[in-house]
Amino acid sequence: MDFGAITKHSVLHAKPSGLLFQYGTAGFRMKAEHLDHIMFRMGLLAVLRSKQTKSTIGVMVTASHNPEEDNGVKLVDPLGEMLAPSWEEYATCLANAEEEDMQRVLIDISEKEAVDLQQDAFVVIGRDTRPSSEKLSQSVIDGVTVLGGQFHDYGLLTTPQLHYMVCCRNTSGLYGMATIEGYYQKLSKAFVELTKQASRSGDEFRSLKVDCANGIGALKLKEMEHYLSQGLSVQLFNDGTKGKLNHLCGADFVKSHQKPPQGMEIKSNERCCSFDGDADRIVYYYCDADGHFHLIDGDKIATLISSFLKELLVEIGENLNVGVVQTAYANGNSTRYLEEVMKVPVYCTKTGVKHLHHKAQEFDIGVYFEANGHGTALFSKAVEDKVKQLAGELEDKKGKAAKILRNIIDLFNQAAGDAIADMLVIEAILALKSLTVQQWDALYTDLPNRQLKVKVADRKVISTTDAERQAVTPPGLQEAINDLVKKYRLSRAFVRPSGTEDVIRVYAEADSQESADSLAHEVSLAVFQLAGGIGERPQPGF
Ligand code: 16G
Ligand code: MG
Repeated sequence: MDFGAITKHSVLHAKPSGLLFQYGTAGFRMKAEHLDHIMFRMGLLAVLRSKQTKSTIGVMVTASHNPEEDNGVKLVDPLGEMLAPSWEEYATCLANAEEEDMQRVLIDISEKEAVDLQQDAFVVIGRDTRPSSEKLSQSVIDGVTVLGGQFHDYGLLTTPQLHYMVCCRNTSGLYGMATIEGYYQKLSKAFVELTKQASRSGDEFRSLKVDCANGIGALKLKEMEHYLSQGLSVQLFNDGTKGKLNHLCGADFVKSHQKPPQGMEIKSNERCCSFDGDADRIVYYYCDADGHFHLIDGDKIATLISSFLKELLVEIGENLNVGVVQTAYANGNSTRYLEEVMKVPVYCTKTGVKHLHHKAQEFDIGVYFEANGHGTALFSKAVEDKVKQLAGELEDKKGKAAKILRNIIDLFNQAAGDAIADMLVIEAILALKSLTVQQWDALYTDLPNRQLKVKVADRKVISTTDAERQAVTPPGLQEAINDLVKKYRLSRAFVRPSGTEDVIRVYAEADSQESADSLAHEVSLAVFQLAGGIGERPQPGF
């Protein structure tokens, strides 16, 4: 390492004083103006990680659904996964190091991880459409080059597209071509083949309205549109030409406000979906003939996908298992439907894609979704091999099911949850099963629920267990929650410190909206009293 050069460049990316930085569930995320030094240092870290794994590493500059003024960065590991936990700690350490400690921290990481500094390094970089993203990605490049790494800057990409590129580059092209055309071709080929097998036709089924959150998803869907022409016609809204990124639109807005985005006109029973700002989340919705809004969130997406995959496996007749992974936020009725009606085993993990992803790898087919719309399906090597063999050999029903499954496997971006890939899978399944959006929605009815935030002096005073469903500390809080839950029917509630905001999150569900609202409020009061609430006491009403 040329420490003279590192220092020379590092002082040009000075760390602001008085701030603490933490590599959280979604990497670093904050006001864009505080991020320059972090970008430079993540460039350095990506080079070390690349040398250590002898693989290409990705760096994505985005703050997803956060406001336009924010930005963020996360590293992508060799197979397109999230960064390994021990390296998250190095990232935090490096981000907080004072200028004079940089050398020591870099040597420390290299020694602990036995990094061969002579090894070549390659880093690929992507960014979203935020005004600050271009300059910040230049700072990443500065960090990469000063440590002698090679790089390829893909420029504007969705987060899942960058994961895809990393995965392609580290699997010698087996996963696909590491270009944007390669991505479009892989997905659209699988999609078009699937829709050819669908019996139904007509515009009603082919057209979909997409709210792009005024983000990168709009640019990429526009580029992709003509590849899909035979199977799907998308109408884009909030495409970034007028509105502000994530403002009153996008998947996060629609899910948390349970209402349609601004800037989209919805006629009754039209099928609509929303992406978030970096296109790794998707939710569907429609308005019925009475104008009522119906949200189809990640839980219902998981239900549609896992039921369909299970049917295919039954056709194929192999002894392969399907499992669904959710978090505590999954609606109780979705879990009940999956377990009791679909007879699919369901597992619950902590919030955050990496936890779900990890658990889903345990199954032949692991479908994971957070209620907020992050998710995908993972397929074991055994499934891929079996399906390829059957699809090539057989022309009967079993062969047909295998062909469908082979295309579904190609269509999912298994490197990461991907709004574009998920959308195409969903559209293909609806077409193949001749399901309308209303029929899909009617699989089960969501239990009314409410999410609230409570501000406390130190959110670390709340610790949880059982996949965040039980509070361990502070003493007495879980008992208080248990007593409150008993007052309502079909009720459930839990609290957890947020990983992305300085708040405690409260979730409650019950048999009616009034009960869910009231339970959420009572639990918020318990948190406020027992966990050191600050500011105004939580008030009833929303
Ligand atoms: C991050 C996570 C998301 C999770 C959310 C929870 C990734 C890529 N993103 O956005 O999965 O749902 O955090 O936020 O892992 P919270 O901790 O503030 O509730
Ligand atoms: Mg996102």
